[in-house]
Amino acid sequence: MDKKHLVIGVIGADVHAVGIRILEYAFREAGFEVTNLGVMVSQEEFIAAAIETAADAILISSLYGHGELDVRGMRDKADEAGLEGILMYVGGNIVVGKQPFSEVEKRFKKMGFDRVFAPGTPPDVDIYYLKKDLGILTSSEKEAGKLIEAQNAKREELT
Ligand code: B12
Repeated sequence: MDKKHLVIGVIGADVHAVGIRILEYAFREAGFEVTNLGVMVSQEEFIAAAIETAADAILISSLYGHGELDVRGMRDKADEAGLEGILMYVGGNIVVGKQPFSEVEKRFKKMGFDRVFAPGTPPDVDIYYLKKDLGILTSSEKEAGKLIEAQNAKREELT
């Protein structure tokens, strides 16, 4: 099967560089092709890279608290650029300070994100949902996923 292609990066004026490198490594190890745009990436750069690589998903990271402003309008811009329906995730410390995750998730989903990941979500959880959403889970991964979904729900409750 063709490898699925991901475009990843840290949006805005955010310089937190560690998490995105870990995600790049983990996604490659899991069999994805990855274009890591690094830090301080604009919406336009995510979109241009997704078009250039015919990406299957765009994964946006934000740590410094300005995520909500930085991603505003991203879904509309992607649609206008011809990326209608592309899978779009956001994760990290995406809002200022501590806020109930369920409310944060609701706000970002309303902005067009397919999934929203709570701070510190481990890569195996991201990889499970990516494979699930892209329809490439094996039957054993589906089985193992039941535990991941249960643990993830519990972790999000505590966030
Ligand atoms: C190191 C660090 C810095 C370093 C960054 C160095 C570098 N070049 O990387 C420096 C000192 C530069 C820095 C600066 C700032 N920082 Co800082 N920083 C941190 C710190 C301590 C660790 C971040 C880190 O590397 N974590 C380790 C990695 C592995 O974890 P991660 O980034 O969370 O990523 C993982 C997951 O979250 C997840 N993930 C992340 N993104 C995504 C996206 C998707 C789609 C998915 C699926 C998963 C996912 O996967 C990753 C891998 O497991 C955190 C606190 C903390 N403990 O998290 C604060 C923290 C992120 N920083 C914070 C702040 C406020 C700042 C500053 C604004 C401070 C200031 N006033 O100047 C500046 C911002 C500068 C800028 N323009 O970006 C706050 C953000 C608070 C908020 N969101 O409300 C934090 C949370 C500290 C705090 N508790 O207040 N910081």
